[in-house]
Amino acid sequence: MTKKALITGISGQDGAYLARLLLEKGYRVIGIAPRRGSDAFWRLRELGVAEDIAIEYADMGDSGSLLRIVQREQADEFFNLAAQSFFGTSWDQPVHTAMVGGVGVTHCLEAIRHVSPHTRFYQASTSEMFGKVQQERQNEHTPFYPRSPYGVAKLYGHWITVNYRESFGLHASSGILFNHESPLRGEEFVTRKITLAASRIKLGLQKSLVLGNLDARRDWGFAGDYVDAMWRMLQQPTADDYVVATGNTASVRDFCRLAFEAVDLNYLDYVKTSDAFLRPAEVDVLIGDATKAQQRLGWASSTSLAELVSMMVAADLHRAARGTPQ
Ligand code: NAP
Ligand code: F7E
Repeated sequence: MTKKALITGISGQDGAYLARLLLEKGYRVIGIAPRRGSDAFWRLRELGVAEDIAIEYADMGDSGSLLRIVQREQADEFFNLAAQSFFGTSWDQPVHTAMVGGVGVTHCLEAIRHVSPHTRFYQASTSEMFGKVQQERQNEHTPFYPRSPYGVAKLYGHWITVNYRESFGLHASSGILFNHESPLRGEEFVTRKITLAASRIKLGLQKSLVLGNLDARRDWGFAGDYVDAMWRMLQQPTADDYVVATGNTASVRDFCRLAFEAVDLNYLDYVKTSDAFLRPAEVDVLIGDATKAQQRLGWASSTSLAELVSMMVAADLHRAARGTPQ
């Protein structure tokens, strides 16, 4: 029988890759999106799946609209990917960030609990919840210490998911995903900012690149690999929480070096720094331990950092040459 999945955050990076994965598996996919401008679904078009997805309009702050969709669709699976996901904006709009990424999770869980309790639920949690890390390698038992309104909002979303699982027996899982990138990553995030700039500099369209903290370290993986882990979580007989990561860490400086090398340039000749891009509180280093996901889900990251960088640079060179932003 055809399975049906609801995805919030369908217009985002992960929404596009997850939708493509589920369509390949024969799912009927219904994307939930807030009403925005006409170009909101460029990622779905880029992956060639825009025509295969039904879109329902709802906002994470509007419980009634979410409830009606959950009730009508009676979906097998619900992937909650919606969030105001940019660290920087979370300091400018902390209450909005909490509403979408925190309280919004409760709207979804309440709807499932009351009108579609058989629906399996995935919550997009994040390594930002570890923030000021309390353990060298972070796993499911590492204490949390978020460093931004975004991280704090996500921590609420994580715990409310655990709470509804334990209180009401919902099949609700939380994936604690470390940074994952792709050619569909938003331009405000550091990896895409770097690959776009390296490509534009190579083509003579830009002169330099200004960044903040070059020493910050992240465990960067490929989004296409990570959405597979989300799906695997919901296929388990019981719901649980999982760290999803590559187990490697690299600095922003390392990422610059690789991206500029991919276009035969030396990043030292082009990258400048400015305090304007420093954060009120930084997450200095993240490195995940995904042993549980490997053992229980049979999942492992399959894209190296060098492969990820060259995939992103190739896409951005193509876009820069075409003269299109996406
Ligand atoms: P993304 O590209 O920023 O996508 C976020 C999505 O949420 C967008 O489709 C956005 O729509 C939607 N959204 C924002 N406000 C909304 C609202 N009020 N109502 C309904 N939808 C709303 O993020 P991503 O990289 O795909 O990440 C997917 C999820 O995983 C997010 O929850 C993120 O916090 C989490 N996560 C990401 C990473 C990562 O490294 N990528 C790591 C761990 C966790 P608009 O664009 O129209 O606003
Ligand atoms: O920053 C440093 C910055 O904005 C990475 C989101 O998907 O992943 C993402 O959050 C690092 C930070 O991602 C610039 O200080 C230096 O240390 O790419 P980012 P993030 O904050 O790690 C997690 C897992 C999520 O859940 C989030 O939703 O790079 N950095 N210079 C810079 N960062 C940016 N954005 N811009 C710079 O110019």
